[in-house]
Amino acid sequence: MGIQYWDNLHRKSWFDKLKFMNTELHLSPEIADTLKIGGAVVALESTLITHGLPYPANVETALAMEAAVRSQGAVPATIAVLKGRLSVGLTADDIERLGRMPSANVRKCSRRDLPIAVGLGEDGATTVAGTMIVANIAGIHLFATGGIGGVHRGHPFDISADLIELGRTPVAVVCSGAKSILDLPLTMEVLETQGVPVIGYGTDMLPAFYSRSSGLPVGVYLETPRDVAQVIQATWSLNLGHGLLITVPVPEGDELPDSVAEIAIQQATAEANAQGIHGKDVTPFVLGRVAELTEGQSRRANTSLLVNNARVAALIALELARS
Ligand code: PSU
Ligand code: MN
Repeated sequence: MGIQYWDNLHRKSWFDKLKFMNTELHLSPEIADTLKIGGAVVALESTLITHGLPYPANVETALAMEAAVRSQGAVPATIAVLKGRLSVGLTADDIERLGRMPSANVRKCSRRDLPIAVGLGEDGATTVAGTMIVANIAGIHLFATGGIGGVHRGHPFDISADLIELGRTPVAVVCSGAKSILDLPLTMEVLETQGVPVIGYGTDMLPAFYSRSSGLPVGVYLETPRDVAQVIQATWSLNLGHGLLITVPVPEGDELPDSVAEIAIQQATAEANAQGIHGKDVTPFVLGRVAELTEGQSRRANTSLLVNNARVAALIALELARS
């Protein structure tokens, strides 16, 4: 993706952009240099580090995702808010520091939370929505993660800001669908309303995180990074303003059996309801309980899909950079 796209997408002069970079936005020199020449960059989120996985698995996985992006010849850009600064391209030390922090001490930043963390000079972890916003400001339009937020089971008005962000920010998100802690049919309905293309990469069924298929059809089946890059490129050139969801199933052999996942999810969701947990605390609570209840059985699937998604995103980034 060339400079042209950067400018089209932002409608900002380089001067304005650089002024902004010196204040609220920090890009690592490697990422800034790569973007300037239209090279391949993949954004990575930080909520999965602070609120998604326990230490030290969180740090190990974040570094493994970065390594997977590099192994294909692309540059990883892990994103967070560090002391109020939108930071694109964390160092290994930054990741270690965030990974060790109790999640209560790091603000979980979706769209509504970003200005608070920046204004108060706080440390913040960016969700899928938050990472999309910061990536877009930096001129990065491809992002890899594990699972996105969605519509919560039994609470159809608890709709993750991730779905709305996909409808309004031009970033393509590579993920393994969403965990079935969510209501997946309703999640697909909201994505449709938001105008978000849902692509299956090598699958015609929406993956459900731990399992390769949710049983729900995706909109489009595509087989190669090149095909995916062409659809992304078309979205940007039409200037529609929204993002895309590219779903990749967990590698075969690393799936968590449905029976194991479903029992844990039902128990964790019932506990969340009984304890009156709501808002931004629901997802971290349920994720944490599911991990405890499956006693590490879910770990292999989790790590495997995160690293694989980072690798697939890098392949797509290389195709975008080529075009
Ligand atoms: N789903 C996962 N792991 C995660 C998350 C979701 O399997 O770590 C995180 C992502 O950062 C996602 C956020 O953007 O949770 C969604 O939270 P909420 O439901 O509050 O929007
Ligand atoms: Mn939620």
